[in-house]
Amino acid sequence: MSSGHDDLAPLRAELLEQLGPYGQEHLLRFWDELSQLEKMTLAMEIARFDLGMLQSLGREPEASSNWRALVARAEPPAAVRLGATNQFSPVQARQAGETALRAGHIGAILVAGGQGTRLGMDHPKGMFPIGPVSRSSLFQILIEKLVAAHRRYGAPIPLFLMTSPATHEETVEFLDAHGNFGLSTNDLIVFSQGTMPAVDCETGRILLASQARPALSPDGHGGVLAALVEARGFETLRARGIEHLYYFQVDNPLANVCDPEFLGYHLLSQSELSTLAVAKRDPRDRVGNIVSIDGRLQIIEYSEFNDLPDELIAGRAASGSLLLWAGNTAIHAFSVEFLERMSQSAAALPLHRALKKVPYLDDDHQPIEPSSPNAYKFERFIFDLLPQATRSIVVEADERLAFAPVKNAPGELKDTPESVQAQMIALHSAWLRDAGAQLAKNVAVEIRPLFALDSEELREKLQPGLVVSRPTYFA
Ligand code: UD2
Repeated sequence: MSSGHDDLAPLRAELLEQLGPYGQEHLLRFWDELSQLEKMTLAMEIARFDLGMLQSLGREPEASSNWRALVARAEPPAAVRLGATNQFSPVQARQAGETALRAGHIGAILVAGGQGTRLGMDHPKGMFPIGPVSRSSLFQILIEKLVAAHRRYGAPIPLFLMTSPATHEETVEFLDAHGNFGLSTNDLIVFSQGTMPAVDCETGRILLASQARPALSPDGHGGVLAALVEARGFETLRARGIEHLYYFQVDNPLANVCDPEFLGYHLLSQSELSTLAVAKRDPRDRVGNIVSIDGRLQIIEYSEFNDLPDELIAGRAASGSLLLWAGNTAIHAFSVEFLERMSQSAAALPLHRALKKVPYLDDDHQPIEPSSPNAYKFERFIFDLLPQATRSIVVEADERLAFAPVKNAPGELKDTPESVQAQMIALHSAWLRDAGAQLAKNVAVEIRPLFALDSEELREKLQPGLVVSRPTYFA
């Protein structure tokens, strides 16, 4: 219980002055029940809010009409297409990428701050045991790919791993408990992104998660820019001579981390922001759409694209493939110089508003679990940097070799742990067959990145005539 005298009364008065003009005084509704520490923490959170921006964002009309006009002007992006004759060959690209890796000019960013709610997991998604035979976590598989690349190219590849307040502590403990999966402490920088408050979609009032805490959620993977600045990431990158970054998401165990061919196309094209794309099968696949508008690359998110009519998004070429074909794998390559330049321009990343279900405490202290979307969450998307890049390219990948994100809980239609594990087994079975092994039908196999990063390396390590008849983890 609080004492009769509140020696933080001046602070309360000051906060009320800030909150009053925006109708957010309710945030102090439970002030008298809070401890001193809770009052100070709440005051610090409130001080970080841009109340004017939140008010205008909350009042904006639904922007669907803009998206319709925008997509009407969208054209397929120029791209390094599979099977086509491109300006540079895959061999040239791979060599350029390997040279940069050997020179120690490459770093990596892994974004792992999302709350992974769709997967139905209340731990950081990176801890999910996706390995079909080993049950290795996403963190283990992805970090071991990086360690294997470090060994292959002989130069450290520092990993900037972005968490959020929702995932930070558990992530650090998990990595510590597993010796950072072989990554040296000097090559692992774990840093947390910022948060944004959720606002009631009717009233624009900031929601309270508890008597002392506003409802906060991670500010989108675009938050990586401000978070890198906060963590003095650009000083570290400069000190280590890192010139380009391979950027990937924690949910895709098929990512070829620091793939020299993709990096090579990025380097040879002198691109500032490169994106790995997969050919969409269906116009409404839940991936961002990489398009060209007025000669500039842009990604239109599936949440803003998929509700548009077929005549805008489902057009097909004579070959039958989608005109707007390029699905965003969320794997990028950035020049550090570009990223740092963007980190200094506040306008670089607009806030996207999403209508979500957000639990909150109502004015009578009652915790409310909304049954329908009740609040706006605000996120920044890193790919909104695309139109600002002087040069940016798209490189097409074969989905079977590079893209299998685990998004949804078991039993859903796609992007589930089972469907991802099936894709992992299919890929590693192909590697084993290429290396001369014979596999029993539907046998589960898994190749640890530290054993082999690709089928060429596997071929060097396998004894000829191997027969695989039961679930096997090659480690
Ligand atoms: C993302 C892309 C989509 C497509 C798809 C491919 C966005 C908005 N959409 O869809 O275009 O490329 O992935 O798999 O990116 N994350 C953070 N901090 C945050 C929010 C997300 O680190 O505040 C991370 C999260 O841990 C995950 C990734 O970003 O690794 C994607 O997050 P998401 O689940 O919000 O995006 P998704 O899967 O809807």
